[in-house]
Amino acid sequence: MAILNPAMNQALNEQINREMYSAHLYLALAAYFEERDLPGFANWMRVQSQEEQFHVTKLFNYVVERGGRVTIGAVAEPPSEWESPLQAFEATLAHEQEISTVIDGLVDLALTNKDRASESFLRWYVDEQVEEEASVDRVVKMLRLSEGQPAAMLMLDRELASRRLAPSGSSAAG
Ligand code: OFO
Repeated sequence: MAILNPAMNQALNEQINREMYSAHLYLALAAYFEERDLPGFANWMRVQSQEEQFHVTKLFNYVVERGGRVTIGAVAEPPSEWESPLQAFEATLAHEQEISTVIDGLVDLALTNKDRASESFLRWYVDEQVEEEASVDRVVKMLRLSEGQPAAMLMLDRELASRRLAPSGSSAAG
């Protein structure tokens, strides 16, 4: 198998940086929810941050395995304030949709380069994005239904408290 093409290597390094940003973004969101005494929501965000760290490691390992070079750049500062829990989850959904578009672009680059190994590797991220968008969308919908109802919010908080990181790096619930 040919060594990683330089354009693909660079694109994967940029993706490592985006995944690092995602990990920081979700930690910032966890802090936002902790501050609002919503520990279940905060747990969901902590687990999401751990998943993003797993996405970083998976990309890192792949670049190394293909004889490429990993470069770690500065990570942009994430926001620290959101208008409401609903707006925080809507922003999360928008972020994941953006990441899905970027990953589709990486698959296209692999196809253009006839880099079958990268294409196959990136399919995992394509599938992961489908799951992530669906799970965030579900919370957005539940938050819309719970608006103005503290009891419903507390029930949702309790449910999101059960999310755990599975050994595969994907969450077991939520
Ligand atoms: Fe939010 O998922 Fe990484 O890619």
